[in-house]
Amino acid sequence: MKLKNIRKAKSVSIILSILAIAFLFVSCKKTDTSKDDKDLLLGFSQVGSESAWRIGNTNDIKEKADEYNIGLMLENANQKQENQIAAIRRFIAYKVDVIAFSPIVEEGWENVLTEAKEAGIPVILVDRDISSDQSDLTACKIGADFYKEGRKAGEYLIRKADDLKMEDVNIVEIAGTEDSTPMRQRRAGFKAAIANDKRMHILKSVDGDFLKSRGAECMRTLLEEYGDKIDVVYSHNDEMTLGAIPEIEKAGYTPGEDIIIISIDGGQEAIDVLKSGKINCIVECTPKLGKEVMETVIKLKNGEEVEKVIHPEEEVFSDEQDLSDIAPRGY
Ligand code: GZL
Repeated sequence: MKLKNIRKAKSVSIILSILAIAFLFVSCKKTDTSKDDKDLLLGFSQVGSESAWRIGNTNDIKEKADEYNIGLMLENANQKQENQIAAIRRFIAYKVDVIAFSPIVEEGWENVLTEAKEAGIPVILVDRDISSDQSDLTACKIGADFYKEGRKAGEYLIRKADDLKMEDVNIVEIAGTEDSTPMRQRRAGFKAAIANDKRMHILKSVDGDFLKSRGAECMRTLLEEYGDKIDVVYSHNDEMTLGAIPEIEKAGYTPGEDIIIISIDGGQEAIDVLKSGKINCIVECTPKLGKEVMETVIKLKNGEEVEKVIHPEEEVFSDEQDLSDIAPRGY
């Protein structure tokens, strides 16, 4: 009896190991084939997943890579520049056809981009930018005109102040990641737009790092320091705005009425809050850059000229218009 059981147990374990090897082969093959049957391979280093905007951008890049039949090695840097640099080095070692990345900050890329240039791999900047003295190391930049976004926010505020016949406008700014292109240019554009309006006073600017949790912290601190002196919150992205709004309510103020709220990005969650009246203005910053990226990858590999800067069209959504016809945002 015992011998028969042993024989039976042996044949079961042989069958299981054959199945395990077969599974391994299929799964590895599938992964390898997913890159092998593509004409081109793009290495993309993404900043992180800090916002609905960022997640929407990643999804769009993946979707369009599929649509254009371009192989994609996508690495998430989790908000660390050193992770982006390491990823770019891996792409170089892997001899991808094109490298694309969204630089978390503007400085510190010269060495790794020089390595990419020496390896003959073109680099596309997506969304954010690097400091101008390094721009000869990249093929082009595809992304928003952040300075224009800042100006649009300032121009809206001037119209709103006129509409409310405000004599003094005290503003607090919750800024994005220190030294990032959107933070620097959204601040500069906003300040330029209000520079000649004597009613406008920026009481304080704090760094919210584009994060919801930091947006809440910043708003709490600003309310403790300035309380009912605050007329306007200018926030560099929806995540920080969505973190700030509950803090405004906890302090006993009505966002959108007692305090004017101006935000940037235009993700679905923030648009819904805009429609509820708790945000007054959202300057759109579209994350849907994948189509332009993939078309540029193909042009670069075909040796075609590409424009040095490609800006997408972007709108402003505010309480000046009918908000009911805003199409679903998709991020
Ligand atoms: C803007 C992008 C910013 C978004 C934020 O193009 O770099 O980074 O505005 C995101 O939501 O964190």
